Amino acid sequence: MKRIVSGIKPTGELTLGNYLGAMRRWGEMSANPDHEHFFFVPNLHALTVRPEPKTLHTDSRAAVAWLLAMGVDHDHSYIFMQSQVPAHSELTWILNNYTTMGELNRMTQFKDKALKSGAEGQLVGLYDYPVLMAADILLYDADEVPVGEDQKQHVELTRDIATRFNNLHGDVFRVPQPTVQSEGARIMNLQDPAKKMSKSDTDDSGNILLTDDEKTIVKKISRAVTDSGSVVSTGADKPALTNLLTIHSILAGKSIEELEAAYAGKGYGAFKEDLADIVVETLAPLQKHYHQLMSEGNTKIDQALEHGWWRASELANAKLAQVKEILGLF
Ligand code: AQP
Repeated sequence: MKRIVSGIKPTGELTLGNYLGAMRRWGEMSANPDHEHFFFVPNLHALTVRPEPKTLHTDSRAAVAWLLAMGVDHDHSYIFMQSQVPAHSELTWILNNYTTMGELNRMTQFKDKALKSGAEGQLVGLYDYPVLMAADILLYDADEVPVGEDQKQHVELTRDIATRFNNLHGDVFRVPQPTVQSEGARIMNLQDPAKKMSKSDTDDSGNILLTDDEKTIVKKISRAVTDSGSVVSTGADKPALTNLLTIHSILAGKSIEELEAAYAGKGYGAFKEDLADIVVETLAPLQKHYHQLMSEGNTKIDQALEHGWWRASELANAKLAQVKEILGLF
């Protein structure tokens, strides 16, 4: 049986970027009986932005509710909370000794974040983030890790760490494969198309949140920046329109060319109105399910976490015990 590992970090409210780049396929993928699919909430990863404890707790539960709302709800798919499986932290320390600073220095996500606030002041946790991610994957002998474009480099590093460890100690870890869906791999901010739509952004005006109501979605899309001219088309000189057309194309299941032809001569206004409609229509049933789960006193969320914790602990503890024995650890 194929094992697949996916995570959704509780660092803020989930965005349309998370949905289009990753989560929209998770319900369907998890229904495949030939796959054992692990969906975890990397709440230890979230500490790298030092969230308010109450917010972290709420965002973590909300991530579980979104997973359930997306249809991740099967006997052979497991949702769990990273901090409830201590093997993740323990294997990270071990793998720190199989990873070089040169490798971590090359991680573009760290470089981007370090650029914003300076490398010297960065937390060690942020620097070490890719090693914790390697532990998240290697503990489960994952065959596949579906990620957005931005996380691909981290999975490549995981492969290098696993291969290095295996070369020294035998065939211990399965070397995972990143799978990046071609469409929607990088959805950009509606106010700044040079920047990825990110849930940890403090300014939400350029992010469509999965919880946004109709009025907010219409407002954010109508205020989305556009490129010069008035023709609805993609192109290197049209990053804003390219982003909006990408979102529309995925949600409508139509090619960009079809959309360009449909909006020829119509201008940005009509295009934005239709885009807002389709975003609202797509999110409405998911939001209904999500709000139901969040208002149920957490029963379904707790049940899902217990089911997931049991299977995740079983596999992770066995892998960690194997590694410790090989290394002469007690
Ligand atoms: N803008 C995006 N476009 C396409 N895919 C995206 N993903 C995130 N943003 C976009 C994909 O969503 C999955 C879950 O992401 P994550 O929460 O684990 O981490 P992230 O990539 O760091 O997401 P954010 O929203 O940008 O969070 P912050 O602001 O905390 O850094 C991943 O598969 C990711 O590629």
